[in-house]
Amino acid sequence: MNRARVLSHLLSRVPPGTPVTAVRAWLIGGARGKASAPPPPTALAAEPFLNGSSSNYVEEMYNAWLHDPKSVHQSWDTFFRNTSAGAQPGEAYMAPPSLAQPTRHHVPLSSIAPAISPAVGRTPLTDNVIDDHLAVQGIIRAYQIRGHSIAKIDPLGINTVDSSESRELVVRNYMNRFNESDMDRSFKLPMSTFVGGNEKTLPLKEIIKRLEDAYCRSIGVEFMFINSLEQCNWIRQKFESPGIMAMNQQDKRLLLARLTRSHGFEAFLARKFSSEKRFGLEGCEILIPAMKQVIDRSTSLGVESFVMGMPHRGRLNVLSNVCRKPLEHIFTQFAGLDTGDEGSGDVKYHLGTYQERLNRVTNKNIRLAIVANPSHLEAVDPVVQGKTRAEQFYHGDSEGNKVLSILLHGDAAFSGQGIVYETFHLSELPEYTTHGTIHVVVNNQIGFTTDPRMSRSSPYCTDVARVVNAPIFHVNADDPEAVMHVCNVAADWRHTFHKDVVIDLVCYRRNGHNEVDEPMFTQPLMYNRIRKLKPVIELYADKLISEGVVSAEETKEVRDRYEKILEEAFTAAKSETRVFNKHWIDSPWSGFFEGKDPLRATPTGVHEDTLTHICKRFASAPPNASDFVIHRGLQRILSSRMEMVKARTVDWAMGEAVAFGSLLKEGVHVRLSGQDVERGTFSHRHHVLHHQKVDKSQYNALANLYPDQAPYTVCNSSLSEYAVLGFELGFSMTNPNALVLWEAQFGDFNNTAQCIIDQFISSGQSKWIRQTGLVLLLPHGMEGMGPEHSSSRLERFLQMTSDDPDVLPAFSSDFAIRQLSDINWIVANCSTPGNLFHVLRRQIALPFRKPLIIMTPKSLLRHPEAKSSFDDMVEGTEFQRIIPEAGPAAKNEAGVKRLIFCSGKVYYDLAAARKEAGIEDSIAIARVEQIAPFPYDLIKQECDKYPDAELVWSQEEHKNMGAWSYIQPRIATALNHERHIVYAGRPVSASPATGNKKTHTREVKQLLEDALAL
Ligand SMILES: Cc1ncc(C[n+]2csc(CCOP(=O)(O)OP(=O)(O)O)c2C)c(N)n1
Ligand SMILES: [Mg+2]
Repeated sequence: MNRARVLSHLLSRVPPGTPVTAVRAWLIGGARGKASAPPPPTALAAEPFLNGSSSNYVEEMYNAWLHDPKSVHQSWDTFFRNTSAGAQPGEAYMAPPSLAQPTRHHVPLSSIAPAISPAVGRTPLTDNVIDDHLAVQGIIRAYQIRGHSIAKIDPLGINTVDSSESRELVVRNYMNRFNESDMDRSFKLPMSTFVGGNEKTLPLKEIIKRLEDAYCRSIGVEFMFINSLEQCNWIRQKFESPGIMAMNQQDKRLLLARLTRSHGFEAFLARKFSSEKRFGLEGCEILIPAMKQVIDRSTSLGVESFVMGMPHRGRLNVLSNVCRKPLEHIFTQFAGLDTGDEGSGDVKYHLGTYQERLNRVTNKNIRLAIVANPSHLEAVDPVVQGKTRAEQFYHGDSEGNKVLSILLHGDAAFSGQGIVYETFHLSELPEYTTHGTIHVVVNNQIGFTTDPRMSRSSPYCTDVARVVNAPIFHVNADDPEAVMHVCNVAADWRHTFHKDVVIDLVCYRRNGHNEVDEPMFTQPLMYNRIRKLKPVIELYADKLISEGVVSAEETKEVRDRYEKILEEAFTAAKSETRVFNKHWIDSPWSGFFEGKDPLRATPTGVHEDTLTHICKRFASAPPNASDFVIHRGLQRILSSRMEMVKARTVDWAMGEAVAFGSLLKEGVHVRLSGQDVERGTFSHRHHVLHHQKVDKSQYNALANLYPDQAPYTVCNSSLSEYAVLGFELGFSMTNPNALVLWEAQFGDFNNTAQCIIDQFISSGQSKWIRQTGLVLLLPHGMEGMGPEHSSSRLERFLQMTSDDPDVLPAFSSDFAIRQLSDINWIVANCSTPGNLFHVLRRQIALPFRKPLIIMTPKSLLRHPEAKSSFDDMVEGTEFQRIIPEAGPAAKNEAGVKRLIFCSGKVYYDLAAARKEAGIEDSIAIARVEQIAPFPYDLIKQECDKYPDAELVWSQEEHKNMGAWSYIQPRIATALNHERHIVYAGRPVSASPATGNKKTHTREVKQLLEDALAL
C-alpha cells in the first residue's frame, strides 16, 4: 500500500478539528526510522500530531483499548500495539485491512505481516519497512543477476571497470532508498539468499559486504538465466555461504606445487627451444592446476575416464602435467627426428594421447585421453563428445557417472566458431548427451592479433553456453584459490545435475600468439600492461609466504626438484633417434589387431535362415502386442516386405536392414544417426514404428531380433551436419566392433561438415594412425530435383582418395584387401541392395577399419529392378567390386562394339534404353560398384573380355563432376595406355544440376543417346 493511501486512510480517521498539516508532516517526515531508543508505551504524546483536541480523542481511545483492545477500530488497535512495542514516532500507524478485493499486484499488508514481523523485531510494520525489505531483496537479486559485471575478473583490468555506472547497473535504484544510517539496520534475509549462513537477519552493511564477496571479487557468476529454481539455489549456496571459499593449508601447498610445474614447464621449453613454436601457457598457468582440480574432484565423485579436447594453447603442458605423458616423448618432438613407424604425423601441438595412471589425490586409477585434432579450432568438440558418449555406452554408464568430457577453448574460437553452438545443442539430446561437459575457456582476451571488441558481438566470449542453461563461472586467473573454488563447483555441478558448465579463466597472453610473434605490433597498450604484471606463480608464492603457509626455501625446493626432472628427461630425450606416431594415439584398440591376419577378411554372406528371420521380423508388427496400432500406410509397407520375404528378395531398405540385423546377431553394435534417419528422408526405412493411439509408444524391429543380440541404435539427430558427423566419428573411435553410420538428408549437405571430412576422416589415419570404420550414407543422383538435392560431390571424395592413378598395384590373390588396407577411405556407389548388404558387412569383416563413403540412391529405393535375391547374400557370396555384364552381350564377347562402364543408378537408365534400342548383344554395360580403391584387376578383366569394344564411361553428373576425372587416368593405367576410354554424359557445368525439369529430361535423353549411339 502506498503512502498516499495511508494518508487518506488516516485523514479519514482523524477527528474533525485536527490540523491536517500536522498529520501530513507526521506521515511524510516520520517515514524514515530514526536510530533512537523506542518510545515507552506512555510516550504516545510524542507523536507529533497528538496535540490539542486530537490528543484528547486519542487518549480516550487508548484507555478504551487498554480495557479491551477489540473495543476500538482495528487501525487504532494496531497503532497502540505498535506503539507499545516501541515503534518510533510516526511509525505506529498501520492502515486497516481493506474490505475490497486486492487487485492482482496488490498484496495486503496483513497477508505478509507474519512473515516479516519476526525479522524486523521491534520495528513496526509500515509500508516503508516493507518497501525497505523489498529493496534489500532487490539488491540481493541484482547482485545475483548482475554482480558478475562488476566482478574483478580481469587481471589486466581492461574490462572490469568498477565505474559508478556499472555499479549502478548492479544495484540499480534499490540503494537510493537508503542512506548511511540505514547501513546498520537489520533486515530479514529472503529465502533466495544464503549469505546469512545460520543468521536469519543481517545488517544491511553486512548483507552488501557478503554479496560483494560472493559476486564481485575474483569470480563473476552468471546463472540467473537458468530456468530451474533448484539449480539457481544450488549455485547461490555454492558462492554465497559464508566461508565457502576457504582453503586449507595442504590444498594451498598442492596448488602452489602445481603452479610451479605449470610455470616451470613453459620456462624450461622457452630456454631450451627458444625459437620453436609451442603456443605456451604463459599468462594462464593456472590452467594446469584448474584441470587437475576438476579431475581430482570428479575422480572423488566416481569418474574413471576423462576424454578431453583442446586447442593449441598450453597443449604440451597439459599433456605433460595433466596427462603425465612422458617428458621424453614431448622433448623428442622438438628434435626433428625421423618417424619410426607408419603415418605422416602431425605437428606436436595437435597430437593426441591416451594415458592410464593413478590419481594421487584420490588413489584411484583413471584414464585420460586427449583427442588429436587439426588446426581447425573447435572442430574436435563433437568428436570428443561422440567418443565420450561411446565410452559411456559401452561401459553401461547410462548417467555419465564414470566417463566425463572436458573441452578446452580459446576465447576467440569459443565465440567465433559455429560448431561450438552445434555441439552445445547435442548436449541434452537422449542419444547424444554425454551427461554434462565441463568447458574451460583460456580467455586471454585476444585471438591471434584481434581484440574481443572486433571479434564478437556478445558481452562475454562464453555467451553461447547460455542457450543450454549452462552456468558460467568467470574467474580471475591471477587468483588461484578462486579458480580452485570454481573448479570444485563445476565438478560438483556436473555430478549433481549432469549438465554442461563453463569455467571462463580470464587471463592474458604474456607472449605473442606464438613465441616468435611480436604482440606490440598490434596490442601495444595491452602488452605494456602485461609486462608490468608478475607471473601468477610469484603472486601466489608471495601470498602463501606472507600467510606463513610455506617458506621461501620450500618454494625454491619445489621449483628445483621439478627443474631436475625436466633436465633428466631432456638428457634422456637426446639419446632418442626416432619419434613414434604410435606414442600419440588417442584411442588404442587393445586386442583388436592382435592375433589377426592383417590381410584376411571374414566372409560376409550369411545363412539363409538368418536372412529369413531378420526379414520376417522387419516385415512384422510388434509380436505379442496386438493392441499396437500401426498406420495403414505402414501396414501396406509391412505387407509388401512380407511378400518380398516369400519371394526371397530384398529391396534397398531390406538389404540395409538385413545387413544391420545380421551384424547385431553377431554381437556388433549398430548405430545409425542423422537427420530423420528413423523413418528415412525418402520414407523407405521405417525402423521405428509409432503407435497411432499412444504417444511415445514405439517399436523397433531390429532392436528385437534375438534375445542375445547387440543393441541397435537409430536416432534422428539435430539439424546439424558438422557436429553430428563429428560426433559419430568420435563414437566410431571407441569400439572397432561397432558399425557406426551417419546419413545426410541429401548428400549435398555433407559439405557443411567438410572440416570433419577433410581434416579427420580422409586424413585421420595418416596423421594420427587412428582408424575408423565410420560409414557415410550420402543420397546422390540426378533426378530432376534441382541443383541442391542431386550431388553428394562424389568428385571431392574421389579427389581426396590416396591411391596413385599412375601406379598399377601388383595383381595377387590378396589384391583387393591389400588395396583396402593401403587406401585412406573407400568410396562406393552400389546399384543393388545385395551389394549394399555386403559392403556394409565388410566394414566389420575387415581386419582393420576404413571409412566408407557410399553414394546412396533415391529413386532406386523403390525401383522394381533394384532388388536382390537371397541368393546374392547367402553364405559363399560376397561384395562385388564391379558387376560385369551378364546379359546377351556377355555371350557375344567378340561381337560387342561398345563396353560402357558406369556406376550407380544410371545403370538402370542405360540398360532400359539399350533394351528399347534392341542392342543388348552389341553393347555391354559393367557397373563399377567400388570406385575407390579402383578395381584395376576386374576392370582389366572386363576390358580384356571385349577386345574390340570401344570403351565408354557414362555418368549422370556433369563432366567436371562425378567419377570421370578419377576413372579416366586409372583405366588408362589398368590398360597400360593401350586402349582409351571416352566420356558420354552431361557437359561441364558450374552448378551440379539444372533446376528446370524440362532441361533435366532433355539432358537425360542426350546422355543416353551419346552413351548408346554406335
Ligand atoms: C577454424 C580456424 N580458423 C582460423 C584459425 C587460425 N588461428 C589459429 S589460432 C587463432 C586465434 C585463436 O584465438 P583464441 O581462440 O582466443 O585462442 P588463443 O590463441 O588466444 O589461445 C586463429 C585465428 C584456426 N586455427 N582455426
Ligand atoms: Mg585468445
